[in-house]
Amino acid sequence: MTAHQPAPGLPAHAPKFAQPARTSDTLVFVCTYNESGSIATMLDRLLALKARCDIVVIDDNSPDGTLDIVARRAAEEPRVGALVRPRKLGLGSAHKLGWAHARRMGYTRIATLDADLSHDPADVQRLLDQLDAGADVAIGSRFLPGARLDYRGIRRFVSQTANVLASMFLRMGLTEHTTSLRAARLDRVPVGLIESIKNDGYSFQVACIARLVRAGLTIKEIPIHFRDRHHGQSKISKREAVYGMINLLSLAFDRRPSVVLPEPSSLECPVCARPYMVRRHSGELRCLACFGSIEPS
Ligand SMILES: Nc1nc2c(ncn2[C@@H]2O[C@H](COP(=O)(O)OP(=O)(O)O)[C@@H](O)[C@H]2O)c(=O)[nH]1
Ligand SMILES: [Mg+2]
Repeated sequence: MTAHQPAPGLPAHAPKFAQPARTSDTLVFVCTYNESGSIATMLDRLLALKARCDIVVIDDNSPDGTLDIVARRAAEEPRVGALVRPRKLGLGSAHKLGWAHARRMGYTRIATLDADLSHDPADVQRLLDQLDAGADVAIGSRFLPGARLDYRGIRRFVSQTANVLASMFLRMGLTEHTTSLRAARLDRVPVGLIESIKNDGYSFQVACIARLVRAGLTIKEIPIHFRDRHHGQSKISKREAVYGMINLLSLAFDRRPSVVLPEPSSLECPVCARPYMVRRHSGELRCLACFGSIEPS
C-alpha cells in the first residue's frame, strides 16, 4: 500500500491522507461529492455513536472543499480517514470501493449512509444493534409502518414508485430497495459478491440488496425518518432514474445465481498503487479507486 494519497489526477493542492488504519471491527463509510455543508456534522455524530467504529469518507475530489474539512478532522482523530478518487466516478463504484476496502482491511461489520444528513447517523447504531441481534444485513426503510419520508412532490413520487415496483418485481419481502442506509456482517457475505456488481451508478443499491437476498442472507428492515437535504444539491440525474428502471427489469427476469468473479492475483493498481483492483465481467481488471485498468491478455 502507498503511504499517502492522492492518486494521480488530483490537483497538487488536494489534501493528502494516509492510508486509513483499522482501529475497530466496524467500518462506516460515507460517499461524498460536494457535501461541505454537512460532512463535519456527519463525522461528529458518527464519532459519538455508542459502537466504536472507523469512518472512511469516499470522496470523488469534490471541488467545494469537502476534503479540506475531512482532512482537518482526520488530522486530530485516527478513526477518521478518506479514500480520494480523481473525479466523479459514480455512487455505485464508490460503494464497491467501500466494500473492497473493508475486506482488504479485515473489518467484520460494515455500515453506510448518505452524507447529506437525510439519514440520521444515530440510525447507524440501530442498524448495528440489529446485526448484534442476529441479522446478517440491516436496512433503514422509509416505507415500513412508523417510518417518515420528508420528500414532497416528484421526489416522493419517484422514491415511492421505484420501491413499490421493486417489491412487485423482485419479491424479496422488503419495503426499501434503493437506500444506502445499510449495515452488514461482512463475515457472512461471500467475498466478491458485492465488488463484482456491474452497476457503477445509483442502480447499484438495488443490485446489491438483490444479491444479498439471493445469497440467502437474513435481512432486517427498521423504520427510519428520512429528511430532505438542507445543504447542497442532489446528484441523481434523470438518466440514472431511467437506467434504474432497466436495471430493475433485468434483475427481475434474470434470476440465475450471481456470478462472483475471482479476485485478481495482484490487488495493487499499476496506476495509483492502491489495493483495489477488481475483475470486471469483460475480463478487464479495474481499480475501484482511480478506474485505472488492465485489458485482458
Ligand atoms: N463518491 C461519490 N459520492 C457520490 C456520488 N454521487 C453521489 N454521491 C454521494 O452519495 C450520497 C447520495 O447522493 P444524493 O445526491 O444525496 O442522492 P439522493 O439522496 O438520491 O438525492 C451523497 O452523500 C452524495 O454526496 C459520486 O459519484 N461519487
Ligand atoms: Mg440525498
